[in-house]
Amino acid sequence: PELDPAVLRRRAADALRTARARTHALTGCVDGRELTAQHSPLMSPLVWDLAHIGNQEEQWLLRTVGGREALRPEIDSVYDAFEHPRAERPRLPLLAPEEARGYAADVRDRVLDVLERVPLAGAPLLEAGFAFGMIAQHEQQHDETMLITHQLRRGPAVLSAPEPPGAAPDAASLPAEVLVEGGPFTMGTSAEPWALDNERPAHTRFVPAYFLDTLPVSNGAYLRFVEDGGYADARWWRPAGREQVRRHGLAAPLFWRREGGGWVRRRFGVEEPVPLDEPVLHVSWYEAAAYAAWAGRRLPTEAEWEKAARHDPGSGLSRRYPWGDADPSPDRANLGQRHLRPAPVGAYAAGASPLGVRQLIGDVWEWTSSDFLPYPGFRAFPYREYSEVFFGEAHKVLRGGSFAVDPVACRGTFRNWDLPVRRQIFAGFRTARDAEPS
Ligand code: AVJ
Ligand code: FE
Repeated sequence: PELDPAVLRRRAADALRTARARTHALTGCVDGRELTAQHSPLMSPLVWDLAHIGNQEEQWLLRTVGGREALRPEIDSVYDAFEHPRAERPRLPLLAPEEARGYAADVRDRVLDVLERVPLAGAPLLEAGFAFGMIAQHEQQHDETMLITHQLRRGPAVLSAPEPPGAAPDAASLPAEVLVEGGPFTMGTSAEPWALDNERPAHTRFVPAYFLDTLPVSNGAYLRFVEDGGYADARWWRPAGREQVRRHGLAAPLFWRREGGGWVRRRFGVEEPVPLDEPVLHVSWYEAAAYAAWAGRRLPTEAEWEKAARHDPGSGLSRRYPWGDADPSPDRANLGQRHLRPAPVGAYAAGASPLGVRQLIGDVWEWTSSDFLPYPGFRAFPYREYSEVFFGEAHKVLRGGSFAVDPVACRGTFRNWDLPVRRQIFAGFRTARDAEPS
């Protein structure tokens, strides 16, 4: 259906405004020294993310879409993620915090003017406001990255948020796994207007029958693997995973620390006993796969994850979310940094899939067994460096989004990816197994 241009304009402006409010919240709560410091060699200084957000917006929305003259062409290279790996960003000639804020605001003022003037149809970048949606998603992805920087930061807490809802009353009586019948389903999308290039196009996939965990793996379940000596048992580990465990002396998820007879973990500057009913967080793909092997199971493939999250066995159609096509709401999914932690496993009954699988969207990114590869018919758009240059065996796919990602950058088709050693991201997992042919 043709969308009213006024509605599209408001939607794009709202998405940009929501992203900027979060950017300000994440960069306004620490002083200039903290903004320019490198809290971890794995991450950029927050002030780099801030100006990089403005610079991407300048390049795509001001220059390319708006056809306007460049505002600060001389800083493009400083904020080019490919030219400068994270570890060297603190030594670049970065804009100072006030300058970076002013630059991003200046770009934004001009972009809102562009948004009023360009047609939102007639070219792929303009169609349904795609480029504006893409840039809102880009800023929100960096907002998640900045929240990771906050988690790695030392010192007292500066962020706070209300607690997420508890587990639903029926959580303890749910079946441990659900059977997903074998058969074809529609994977990916050609219809979602702001879907990024790697989610496209829609295509048919045959998925053999499998069982999938109803809930994400909890800290309590993961702790049994830890206490069973799982980290020391070579049977469960890929060689590269064993090597990571050995070299870094890993014995538990990142941010966990043994105290007395139990475990505590640090979360945004506060230490607390590891909450046994929360989804496990901050494990690498190797740790997730090792746990699954220990449990006699495996990680789901990306297609299995998406089929569980989108396929409606009643209609045979693939939908946007587990609960249907309606936008995410606070009773269906833990998204958007509304809470600064995942909800307990078994929460969000209203967000369940038709088969009863919970928390597929929100709470924690879920590792899948799959390499990050293009779908048949993939076309890089609008730039190769978003996804295409990352395709291959080096990166594993994550699905579903965490509490830290905004709904604009999270849906049943959304694909995230990272190196299998990565632990600082807000990632957990659930497990699967083949269904025996009956
Ligand atoms: C899709 C989250 C892997 O952060 O590296 C941000 C998103 N791309 N700027 C990343 C992204 C360019 C990307 N991930
Ligand atoms: Fe970026």
